Amino acid sequence: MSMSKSQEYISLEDQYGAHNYHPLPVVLSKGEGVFVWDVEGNRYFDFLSAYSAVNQGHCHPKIIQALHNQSQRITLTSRAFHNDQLGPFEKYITELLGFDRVLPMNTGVEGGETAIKLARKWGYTVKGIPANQAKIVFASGNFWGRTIAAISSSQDPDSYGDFGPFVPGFEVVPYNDLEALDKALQDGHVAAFMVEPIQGEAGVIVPNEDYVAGVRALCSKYNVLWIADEVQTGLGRTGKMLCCDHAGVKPDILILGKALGGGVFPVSAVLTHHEVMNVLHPGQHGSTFGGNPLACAVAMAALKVLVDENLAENAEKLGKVFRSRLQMINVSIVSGVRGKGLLNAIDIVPFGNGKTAYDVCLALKANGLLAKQTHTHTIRFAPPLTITREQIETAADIIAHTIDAVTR
Ligand code: IF1
Repeated sequence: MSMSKSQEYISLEDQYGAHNYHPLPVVLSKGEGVFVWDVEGNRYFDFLSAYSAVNQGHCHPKIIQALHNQSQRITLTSRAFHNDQLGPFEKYITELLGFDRVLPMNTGVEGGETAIKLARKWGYTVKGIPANQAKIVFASGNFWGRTIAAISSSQDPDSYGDFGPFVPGFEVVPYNDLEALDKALQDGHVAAFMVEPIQGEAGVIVPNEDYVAGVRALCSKYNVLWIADEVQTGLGRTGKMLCCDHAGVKPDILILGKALGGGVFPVSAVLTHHEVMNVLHPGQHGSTFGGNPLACAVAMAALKVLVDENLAENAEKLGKVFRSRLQMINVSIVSGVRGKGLLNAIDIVPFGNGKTAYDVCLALKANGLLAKQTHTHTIRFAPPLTITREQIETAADIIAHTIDAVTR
């Protein structure tokens, strides 16, 4: 019995690649808008969007055009020299989002590392924290990447297990708990509090209505920098350009990534005030690819698509439609529906002799929709923000009848 094309590709990865993921058994070869196709030609709704890195839809023509045009001119200069894309990108993104300065990097975790270095250096040179005593506070359940620093703040054994020793000076408080945060920030050695306005990997954990504004108030009260990790929630995903916009407050340091690259190129960025960014002097931070002309051209196009196509507003409107459809699923295994904009999730209680959310994802795949479980019991639903009302209703129907069928 010969292997299917998908099985051939999967066996290559199995034989020659690191086994650091357990992907759904699907091999994708084409993407367009909200759809992806596997090597057998089957079409799927993409309800993961590469963990919210494809907000503008797969292969958006304007972003591909920007990638193509710039690739014919110059792609990489390093920051040893200037280039004609970086300045215009820096002006555009800082004015669009309301910050003084930006430092471009590549991946989301590099954005987090950059934000922490900025906060520590501000702590020493501006706040007056004694040398090497700066503390960074994180929220329990945080996920901001896979570097040694990122796993040093993690409570997930899969993230930090067997990777010690860990970065010192990191403290953790419960998420969505302003009283605990108030207590922690009274320590004069705290330079910053880094938190996601909605926790993505933790399972789309939406905090109380007053939490984000409360974080802003407490950080201001105790002269602590508030770092908002919007790598996953930013750029229209939750129904506003930034998730913090729902609370009408602005962080001191904003980290963006994922969809900043429009689904075609790794681009991340850290935005902040003059006072914070100006603690960095030449030679004190950098990256070979950070701010390269190709990344800047793609990121400009990615941001313009979000604005020109009103994708945040679309996410707000269709997110409500989607959640109301999910809430009508009257099947006992669905124990919770939550989210904001087009970042949503459902909880699945184990069913049918130990089946979990992963089994529901397999059944969804068979019915033409790709989604991924997180932490065994939660399925995140995050389609591209370009999705139409008709498409989201079709997808919701697929989810409803799949969940109904798996329990029979
Ligand atoms: C994996 C998770 C999501 C992030 C937030 C920073 C980063 C991420 C809020 C780092 C990255 C990715 C990493 C990827 C899968 C995915 C993920 F499941 F791992 F946790 F989205 F929830 N801040 N999240 O979500 O950005 O360095 O990856 O560009 O590592 O498996 P990155």
